[in-house]
Amino acid sequence: CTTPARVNTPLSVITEAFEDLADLLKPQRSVEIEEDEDGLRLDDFCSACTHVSVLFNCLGFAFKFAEMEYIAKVKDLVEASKTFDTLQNILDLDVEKETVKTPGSHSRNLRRVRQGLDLIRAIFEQFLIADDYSLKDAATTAYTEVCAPFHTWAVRTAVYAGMYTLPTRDQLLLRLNETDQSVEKNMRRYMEASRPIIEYIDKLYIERNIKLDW
Ligand code: 1PZ
Repeated sequence: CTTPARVNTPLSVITEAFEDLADLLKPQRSVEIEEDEDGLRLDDFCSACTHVSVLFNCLGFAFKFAEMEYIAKVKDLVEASKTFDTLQNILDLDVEKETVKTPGSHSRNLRRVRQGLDLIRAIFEQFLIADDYSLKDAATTAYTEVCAPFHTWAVRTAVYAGMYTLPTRDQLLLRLNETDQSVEKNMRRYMEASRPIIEYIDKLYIERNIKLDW
């Protein structure tokens, strides 16, 4: 048999999960019922988010805290998906209860997970700017742009210190089982797929007059 086996790398698994999710956002061609505007299902969203966990295994011990934080937030949304069908549903309830920004609320955790997804997108974007750009510099720039403005001083300090422990570019490729070519393809695909999802989530808050400055 000469057909090469399809290699499923951690990155391609994540990428495909988000491409599937982004497909769900595209307008259905044969919509008959106009009111079919429920939007993204929470369980679909959560299962894509769960896949991100494999990335943390490549980062080393210093990011254990980020991993636990991210997983805790996703887990809360997984629990919520047993009661709420869609992302809109959790926002509507928190708006009603005035708990959108309350620590631990589903809407707050959704905002945090969204920031995590955006951070990954920004890291990939930075990583692909140059072949000799270190993961540390890529991640530092991305974090400064996407997450640092919303984190406390203590968290920012810990994250910047942790950056020095990140693997090198080559170590990361090795751990991800990617080549320079394959990593570029997969990172670009994630960047493309995640963008509409991130925008969709932002729109949910904006439509409800919630500013995104937190
Ligand atoms: C391959 C790329 C490697 C780059 C690594 C960059 C890692 C940046 C880590 C950011 C850590 C943030 C840690 C703590 C944040 C908390 O302040 C908030 C608290 O939220 P609250 O409870 O007050 O509502 N938690 C979060 O924002 C949860 C999500 C953070 C984790 C995102 C990580 C994304 C993935 C990194 C790449 C695998």
